Amino acid sequence: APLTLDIPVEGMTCASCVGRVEKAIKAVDGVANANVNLATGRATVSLAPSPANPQAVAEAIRKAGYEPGDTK
Ligand code: 9UX
Repeated sequence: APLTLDIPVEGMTCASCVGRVEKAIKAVDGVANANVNLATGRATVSLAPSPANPQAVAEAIRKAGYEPGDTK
C-alpha cells in the first residue's frame, strides 16, 4: 500500500477552500498529514503507519497463554 496519496481535487478556488480540504483530510483515521495545493489542484496525503488493532493485542496475550481483561 502507498504511504502517500496524490489526489486531484476539483472545485477549489481560494485559500479557504484549501484549508477546508486539508482539515477534512487530516480528520480521517490513519492520515498523518495533508497538504493541498491550490495552483495544482492536488492533495498530497501522508498516511500513518497502520495502528495496531486492540483486539489483536488482546488475542496475542491470549495466545501467549494469558487472559486479557477488558481493554480500556
Ligand atoms: Mo473561498 Mo472556496 O471565498 O469554497 S472558500 S472560494
